[in-house]
Amino acid sequence: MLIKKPDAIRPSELTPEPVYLNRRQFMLGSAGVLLSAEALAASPFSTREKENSWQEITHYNNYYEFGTDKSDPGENAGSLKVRPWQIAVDGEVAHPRHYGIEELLRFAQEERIYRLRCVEGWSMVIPWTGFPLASLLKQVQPTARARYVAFETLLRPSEMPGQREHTLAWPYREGLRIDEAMNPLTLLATGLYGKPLPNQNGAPIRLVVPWKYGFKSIKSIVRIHLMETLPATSWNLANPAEYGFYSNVNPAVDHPRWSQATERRIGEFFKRPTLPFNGYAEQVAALYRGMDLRKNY
Ligand SMILES: Nc1nc2c(c(=O)[nH]1)N[C@H]1C(S)=C(S)[C@@H](COP(=O)(O)O)O[C@H]1N2
Ligand SMILES: [Mo]
Repeated sequence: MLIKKPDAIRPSELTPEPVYLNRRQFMLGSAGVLLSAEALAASPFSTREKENSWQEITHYNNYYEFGTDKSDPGENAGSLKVRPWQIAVDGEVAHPRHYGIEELLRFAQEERIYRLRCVEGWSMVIPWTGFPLASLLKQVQPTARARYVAFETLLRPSEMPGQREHTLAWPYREGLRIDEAMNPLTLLATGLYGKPLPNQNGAPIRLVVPWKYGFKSIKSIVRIHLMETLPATSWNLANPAEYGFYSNVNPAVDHPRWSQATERRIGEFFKRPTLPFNGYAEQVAALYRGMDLRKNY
């Protein structure tokens, strides 16, 4: 048996996976259904790095619909009503339709814990609960012309004070290429720490694309539109020189105003090197074979 010196033990090893899952023997899935630990097993993509705390994940946010400071969403997002909620899935699909949030949460049968890194200058490890976007797209059957997927956030200035100002082109829009959207690492997240998603993190349902900079992970989605042509995105419209369509995490390409070589993990003091594709190259690098990722930033 290998006995490690205490200083050789990483903090993440102090709570071995089975014990960790045991503590959560029963937890509320985001549908409010009591799920067994087994049903909420960690996905194979989950990192063993230490998770950020609930407090950190819910009080350091970007959600411009509720203000531009990192503390604004935590303070202001309570005004958003997340029921009733519908997502339209339309465009280049064989079966366009609306999904009520209750039906989407029933995809919770496929729900897993995805303990993933996110990065954009700062970084966190976040235990999402969610399911692959591909599961939803397969239901509506993209046509042969579907080359891109466009996403839209709710437009409701009465509940989203930031939308009364012209900080971005509202509603917030994002897009993915269809193969990126179908990748098993592209998630629709409906929960955090096994609880329903808090408003400031994008309730009731948001995208998580962990190998791209944080802004690609659009919150509070009401429309998923499959297209033949490249979708417009809010950050690209706001500043095309700084924000391209792909936005893959790439430490070798500086943002025009800052280096993207390092990141500060929230809760830590020293910066750490940022990894290509945020450490998910094994899962996604093949999507970009032959592409110049300096031009396609
Ligand atoms: N609708 C909407 N989605 C959004 C944003 C936003 O302003 N509006 N900000 C993005 C940015 S810049 C980041 S870094 C992530 C932050 O997600 P988190 O608060 O859950 O960490 O959300 C992204 N999704
Ligand atoms: Mo961001």
